[in-house]
Amino acid sequence: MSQTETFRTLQRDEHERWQRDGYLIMRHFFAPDEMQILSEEAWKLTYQRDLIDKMNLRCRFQQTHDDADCLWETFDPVIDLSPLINQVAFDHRLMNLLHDLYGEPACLFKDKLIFKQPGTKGYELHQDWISWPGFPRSFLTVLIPLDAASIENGCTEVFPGYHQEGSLAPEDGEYHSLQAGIVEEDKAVPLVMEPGDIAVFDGFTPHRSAPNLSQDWRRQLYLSYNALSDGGDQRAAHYEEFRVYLERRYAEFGLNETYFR
Ligand SMILES: O=C(O)CCC(=O)C(=O)O
Repeated sequence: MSQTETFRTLQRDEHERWQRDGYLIMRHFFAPDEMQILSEEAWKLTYQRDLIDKMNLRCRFQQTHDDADCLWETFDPVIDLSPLINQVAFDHRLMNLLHDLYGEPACLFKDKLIFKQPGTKGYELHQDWISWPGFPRSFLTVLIPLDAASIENGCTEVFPGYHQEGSLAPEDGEYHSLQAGIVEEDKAVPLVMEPGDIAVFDGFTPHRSAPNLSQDWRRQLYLSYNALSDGGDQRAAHYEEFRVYLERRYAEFGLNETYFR
């Protein structure tokens, strides 16, 4: 991405909304030509058929909503597959925005590209923060849509304000989806966006997504960060911990032949 653009700093009302709602949408953050190049790069990643394998822990697969199929959905991590995506994750405009949100520098913690093929299910209601020892409470995610994100293709939906309540799930070191009724249904905000827009949401903001009922892929980059003072650069440590966690979970289903590539 170009480093020559003038960068926008956060306005006071945007900062207040961020603190109140636990999410923020920034329209036209990236230019159309930048998004076009990023989109082409993401399509190129889909050609890497040698990586797309159920035993490769970098990949996630997802059931279709009719349970007829299980399709490849995600690369997690992704920045090491693409110098361009790596550049986006550290783009100076993004880092400036995060500095404004945190009041200090941000460190990249996690990076994934969710491709969400037509027909695939979405995610149940959950918070991203997980009670692993040392998991940064400053965790937040920047969502960058590569395709227009709509209700029909299962855009991410956030529930504003609940981030202020911290963890809504048991803090037992396991991933939990949140029980129905824990949030008010009519508070859901669908993150309907065009390529070039971005959204930021807090690690405690409950969110979910519906199946992709459109005919097209819904590709979104999810870049997650922590505040520098909240553990520093811990991306490598996170992915090591994540790999061990996934190996254990796969083994529980008798899948012992996993690898990471
Ligand atoms: O794909 C989506 O819209 C949601 C993804 C999500 O919630 C997650 O990766 O934590």
